[in-house]
Order: sequence, then C-alpha cells, then structure tokens
Amino acid sequence: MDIVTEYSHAFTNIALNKPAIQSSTFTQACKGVSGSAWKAVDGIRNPVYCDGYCSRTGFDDTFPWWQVDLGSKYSITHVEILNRALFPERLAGFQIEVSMRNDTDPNGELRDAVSCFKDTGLQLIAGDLINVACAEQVEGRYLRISNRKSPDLTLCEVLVEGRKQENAKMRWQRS
Ligand SMILES: [Ca+2]
Repeated sequence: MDIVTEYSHAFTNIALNKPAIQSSTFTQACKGVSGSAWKAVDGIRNPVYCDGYCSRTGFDDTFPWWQVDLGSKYSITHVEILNRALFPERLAGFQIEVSMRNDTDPNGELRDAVSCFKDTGLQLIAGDLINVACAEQVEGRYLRISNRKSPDLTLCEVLVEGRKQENAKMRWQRS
C-alpha cells in the first residue's frame, strides 16, 4: 500500500519517533492491531486504522487526548495531522495545545497549556493530511491534541514544525 499525501512544504518533523502517551488506548482488536500512542509518530503515513499505523483512544473516554514529548522547549509554528480514512468526521472539534509541564489537572486539561489551534469547522476529508498553523507563537515541550466531542481520538500521523528554543540560563553558565 502506498498512501502518501505530499507535504505542503518541506520541514523537519520534530515529533518523529518521540515518546507519546494518550488518555486511553482502544483495545477492541481490528485485525489484531492496537491503537498505541507511538503509532501517531512512527513516520508511517497510512490512514487505514486496521492496517496498524494509527493511535486511537478508547470508546469510553469522555475527554480523549494524545500527547508527544518533544524532548525540549520548542517554538511551534505548524502541525500536520493525517486523518483516518474511515470516520474522518470524528476529528471535528480537536484542539492542539503545548505546555512545559507534563501534567493533567483533575478536569483532564493539560496544565499551563497555551493554545496552538482549535478546530471550529475544518473540512475533514478521509485520509487527508491536515495542515494547521498555530494562531500565535506558542512555546513548549509537550504537545497535546485533545477533543471533548469525539467518541475516539484517532491520529494516523502527527507532524510538528518548530524551532528549538535556547535556554538562556544554560548559555550564560557556559560563557
Ligand atoms: Ca503512523
């Protein structure tokens, strides 16, 4: 199978193979595959969930989220999401946030998060590589995609563009 959507522009994907977690994982097997979080950053852009290259949260999750640890502080500019081939409309209402803290509050929200993007009516096409720009410059280490409206959050690939932020204190200590 060769389902590849062209990049809208060339960039280095800082999310590739980075550690990912999610609020729950879909366990009802489809051809024996699981919806493990890391599959959204495995570099394989196949939008067919049952082929085994997408992350997916569980059906009983009332506030599903998926999160990647970029490893250090970045200024995030763009995020691309490969939407699933079946039920692409389930992504409707998704939001993208970043934070320096890997911490979820009792309401299920990422602590100290700043918003990159919130969907209010994107046309969601099966297997489409959705490219969104952050509304304003946002900085953080942890990037989270969440959706209170979705019965399950399925992400077949997440690509992130950003610039690494230098640590001013470290730079001062080294000089
Ligand atoms: Ca993938």
